[in-house]
Amino acid sequence: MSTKEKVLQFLEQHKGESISGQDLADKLEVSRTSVWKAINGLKKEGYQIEATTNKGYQLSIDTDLLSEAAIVPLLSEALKGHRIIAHKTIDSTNLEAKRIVNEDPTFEGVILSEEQTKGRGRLGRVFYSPSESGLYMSLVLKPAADMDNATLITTAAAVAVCLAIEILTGKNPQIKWVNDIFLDGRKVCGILTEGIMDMESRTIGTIILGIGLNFRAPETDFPDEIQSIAGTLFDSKNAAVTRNQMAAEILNRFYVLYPELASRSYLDEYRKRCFVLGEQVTFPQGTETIEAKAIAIDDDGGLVVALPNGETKTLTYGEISI
Ligand code: BT5
Repeated sequence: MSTKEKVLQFLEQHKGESISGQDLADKLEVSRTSVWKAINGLKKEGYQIEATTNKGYQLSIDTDLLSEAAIVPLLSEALKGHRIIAHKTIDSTNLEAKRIVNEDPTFEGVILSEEQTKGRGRLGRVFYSPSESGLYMSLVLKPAADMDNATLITTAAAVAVCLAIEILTGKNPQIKWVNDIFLDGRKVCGILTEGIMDMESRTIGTIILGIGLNFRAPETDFPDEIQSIAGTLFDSKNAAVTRNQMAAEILNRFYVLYPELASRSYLDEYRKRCFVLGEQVTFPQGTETIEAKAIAIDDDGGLVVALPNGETKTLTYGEISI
């Protein structure tokens, strides 16, 4: 870890408290000059660090920049050893994850970004990802045998995101099958799960699980086409929790569920939060739009619907409207 990262980690863990340059240097076993250089470097990156003559350095409690240094100390044992890579801006964290896996197929870890210039939804759709207001991340996972079912992974991620939001904010998020998280009737999070084929074994060697969360209201409003759809966790600039805390909580929750995927133990929580159950929904089939009643989530995360002719059908992927 570089001195800059060490200084940041210390300040993040003691946000709002002051520490003198000398004490910081002693604690981190580095010179005062390198502490000074590190502080200057961090300020240039946008960290609000106050320096007062008597008290020393203090990282403002309002600071909310994504960083490995802030996230790693909050992670549970299950994530120790996983790489956490935070970017200021990137085209798409899912695309970056794919590039990394192409270079190193054994890579396991998480790519995060404060902004995406080409944030992607399903079927080539755009996921609007402005800076400073969202949390965009991709988990690079090695699926256990037969556990590469993208729908199951998406549903587990949806539960993990709901639990993290509820624990940190007390709010009660709901799920729109299959990959959307809603709060107060608006979409606050979308999930995009993609598999990378291992050419030799012809199986899915890596899963890229992308999670995009609208954390606080963006400075310029959402674009017209999603104004009536999109919502945010917080509306003010100063949210009650930081994005780093939210990222860590989502990861901690997900990595508890992920090894349990085969048991489907989390699916009941998914069902409880899935607000489409019992509702009339429509979905496309070929050139037609079919209307049916959503009646259940099956053990593979599929949506079972009752058609007007009395037959049932299971949707495994795709978009429903309600
Ligand atoms: C999704 O697709 O909702 C999956 C979004 C996944 C985004 C993450 S961010 C990290 C990772 N890197 C990526 O590039 N992607 C993943 P879908 O169900 O197809 O929904 C897309 C639709 O949601 C769009 O057509 C809009 O109607 C709407 N939408 C776009 N941006 C939105 C936003 N920020 N908040 C709410 N709704 C949005």
